[in-house]
Amino acid sequence: MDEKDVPMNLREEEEENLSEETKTWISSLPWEIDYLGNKLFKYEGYWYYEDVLQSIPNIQSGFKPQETDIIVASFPKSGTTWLKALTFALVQRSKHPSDDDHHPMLSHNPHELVPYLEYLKSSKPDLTKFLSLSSSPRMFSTHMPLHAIQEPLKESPCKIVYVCRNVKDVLVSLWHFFNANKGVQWNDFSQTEKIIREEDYSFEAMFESFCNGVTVYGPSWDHALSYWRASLEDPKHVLFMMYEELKAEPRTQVKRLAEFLDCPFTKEEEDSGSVDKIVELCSLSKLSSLEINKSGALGGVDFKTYFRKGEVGGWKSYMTPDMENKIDMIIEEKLKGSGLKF
Ligand code: PAP
Repeated sequence: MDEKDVPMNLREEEEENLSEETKTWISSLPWEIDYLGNKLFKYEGYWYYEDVLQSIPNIQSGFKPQETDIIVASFPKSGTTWLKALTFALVQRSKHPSDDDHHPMLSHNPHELVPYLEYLKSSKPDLTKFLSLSSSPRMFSTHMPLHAIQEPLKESPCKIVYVCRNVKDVLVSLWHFFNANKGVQWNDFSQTEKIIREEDYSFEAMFESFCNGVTVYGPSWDHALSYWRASLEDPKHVLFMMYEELKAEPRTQVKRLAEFLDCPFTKEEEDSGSVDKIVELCSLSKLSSLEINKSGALGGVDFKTYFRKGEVGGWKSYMTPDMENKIDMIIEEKLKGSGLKF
């Protein structure tokens, strides 16, 4: 990769100053211990782990977007892996046809193909392992709320795609993910390891924290609203997608995504089944059956734990009527007047 492609370009002494400043700043923030036993800090209304917080000033002052950059944004467990796969397969389809036996998706997990902006913490990150950064357009992802990444994007025409999912299914998915990763030393964005405890997680305890918004990148409703409003104000640059709509009508949604990304399907492509092939390549059954996703890992987390059932409405088997009422009332209140429903 060329030096110009390295998104963070801070001089070392700047980085040192920044991290001293950053340390002081972080120590001044309110914090709580989350249901995993790790420290969550509250910054501008959202909850973050320390390593992610450290990346915010770097992203704000050091991320240099290129005009064609694409950012896949989501709240955790909302369809991130799926949207990364679809975006990569779509924009790379002339270089990597989806029925190519050597398609990168067959040997890489979507999280390797579309790296998190949150990784971009140091001045010389080892980004060379992420294929999509050496190609054009570059693709990044983030779990940050919009305002945390907005500064460098202000003057940029680059595109943001957000995927949103019913928060009750998000919560259940998160709970399964943490239980599937019990005891894991989790170092996704830094060398500082967060530990996922050994014992089973209480769904009730997670539910309460989630309802209070105290969950990593939470509150989830504010997160979704930040992108929802931007998609209404600036539909050319921000696309808001729903996991449930992707499940119900994948072809229509994939075509919508392609149009937004300025790579619509031609009639010839449609006639030759290109849309269906991309949908198939990125499907839960296909991705979860690949050897890389059965045995690979990144940042201490096994890829297989990113794939489970992918159901809509699975939360019904986990929440009592009281829980359902409580979370529904919160959602109704938070989304009131926004036009957003989930
Ligand atoms: P992340 O934010 O940690 O990357 P994310 O991919 O957003 O996780 O969420 C994982 C969920 O997406 C899982 O949902 P579940 O627990 O309710 O089953 C997972 O099964 C689902 N998922 C992953 N890949 C796909 C896919 N290709 N199609 C549909 N759903 C998928």
